[in-house]
Amino acid sequence: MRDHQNAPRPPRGTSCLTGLLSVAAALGTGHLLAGLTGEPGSSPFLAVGNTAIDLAPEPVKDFAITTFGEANKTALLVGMAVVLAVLGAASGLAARRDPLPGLVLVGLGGAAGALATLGRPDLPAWAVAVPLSSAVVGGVVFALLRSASRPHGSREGTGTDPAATGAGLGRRRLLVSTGAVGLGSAAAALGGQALTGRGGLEESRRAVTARLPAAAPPPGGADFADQGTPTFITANDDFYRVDTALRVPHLRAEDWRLRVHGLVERELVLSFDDLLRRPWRTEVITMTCVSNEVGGPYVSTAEFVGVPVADLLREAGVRPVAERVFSASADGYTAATPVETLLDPDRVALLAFGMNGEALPPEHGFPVRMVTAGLYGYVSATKWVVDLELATRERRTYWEERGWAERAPIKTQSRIDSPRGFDTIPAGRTTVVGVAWAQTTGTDRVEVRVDDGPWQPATLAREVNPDTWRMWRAEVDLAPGSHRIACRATDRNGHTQPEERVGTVPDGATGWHSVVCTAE
Ligand SMILES: Nc1nc2c(c(=O)[nH]1)N[C@H]1C(S)=C(S)[C@@H](COP(=O)(O)O)O[C@H]1N2
Ligand SMILES: [Mo]
Repeated sequence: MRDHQNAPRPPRGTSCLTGLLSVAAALGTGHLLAGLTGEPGSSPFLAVGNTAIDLAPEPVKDFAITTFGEANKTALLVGMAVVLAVLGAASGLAARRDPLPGLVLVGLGGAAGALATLGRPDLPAWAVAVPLSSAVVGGVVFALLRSASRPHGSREGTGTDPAATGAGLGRRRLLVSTGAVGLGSAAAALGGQALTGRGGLEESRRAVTARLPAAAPPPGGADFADQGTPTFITANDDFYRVDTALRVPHLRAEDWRLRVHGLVERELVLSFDDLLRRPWRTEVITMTCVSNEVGGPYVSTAEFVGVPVADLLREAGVRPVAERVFSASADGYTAATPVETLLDPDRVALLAFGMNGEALPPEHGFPVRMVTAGLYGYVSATKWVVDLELATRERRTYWEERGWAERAPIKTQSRIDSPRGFDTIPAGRTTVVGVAWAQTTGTDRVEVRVDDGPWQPATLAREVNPDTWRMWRAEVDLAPGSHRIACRATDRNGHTQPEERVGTVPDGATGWHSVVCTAE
């Protein structure tokens, strides 16, 4: 026992570094292989991250979306990197005497990567080779670095002064090998990133943009942007983004195919050119996410260009028994939209390829996505859409499996954009501005109220169409002190937003938005 403990061991720092670098080598290799094989999603880091997103319990997802907002994916990747670094360092340290803890980590990492890869609906089965090879590389690097870091002349009784000879040589060798592994891992990761880069994608987008008409000038008088509302049209870069894709699918228009099948008379398979040969429509639509809290930011408006979904459904011939259209994306996400909604002649629903005068940005579904007016995005707006299957209603979709409702019309809502909560503003006459939406019926009126005072009508900006949001403004008098300003909208069916607050799950939040501010 005593002897064993006294056997020469590498310094703690070196041991940590050995573990850390083995993890880096495994992940770097994985990223490079994923790039080389053309299956970027098989990169163990991304595969595990994507699986974590899919497996995360609903409250965790909700927490991530509300805490980190649209940076929630970055937060996940950074968090994973930190956890892996700590695990690597810890198992390196634990393996000072015996390599087992290091090899266990490599084995567990390989198994997690393999399971994650096998579980991804968008990856072929052979992609499991990527995390397995990465684990092997991680194990080999670990073994090599570990032996390089063992103090030289560890055999007892060599009689030489280790500080003068063996250790000096060993240190140089160790420096060289750690440096090489560190640089090699970084180069592999960057190489993989470059291979999965957007080169071909941007070219494809430019070609699509060139075929599209320029965006119409933004409608005049439709916002109070100079007083604090959003602009009526949301710039593509500012458009809210919500999806489960850790890595945006890179799908060129030239490679895109859409299959329309299931309960239809004739199955269709369309290329991008086939789609663009059908008559197009240009529609301005306000999209909303069911995860939008009262007062939240997940609502945006764009001019979309596309082919009506109904045209393709009619072409395929919907069988009367079909109840829902299941849409699937290139990365395996699924959603379902009622057939009756999509076939309703009064409903705007597109297979869109244009957004504000350009091809869809990759984050918003390039080359083709669905957009449906009046339904929350998770039941109607599948991005990177490649498959439409008509079926009866039983099958569960991605979000339905996680507790969200099957039917999800957008709820009438309104939001105060200025003043902001906790602003300090001059007492007296104050302008309150905001936005309201009641897609498909249109917003009929918005009212504001200070503290428990009477509701007073706001002035509405021009209505562009009933499928879009409507900006509003109102003048209120604020005595010095703290005040709560609330708003509520009424849609054209005469339905006024209820005061009762309900959360976003299962079919969208309700309640009046209010801000508290101080007048001086
Ligand atoms: N492929 C795919 N499409 C998707 C999603 C997704 O996670 N994956 N999220 C949906 C949700 S919940 C919403 S609200 C909208 C958001 O679209 P946007 O990111 O372009 O604003 O996309 C929908 N389409
Ligand atoms: Mo959403």
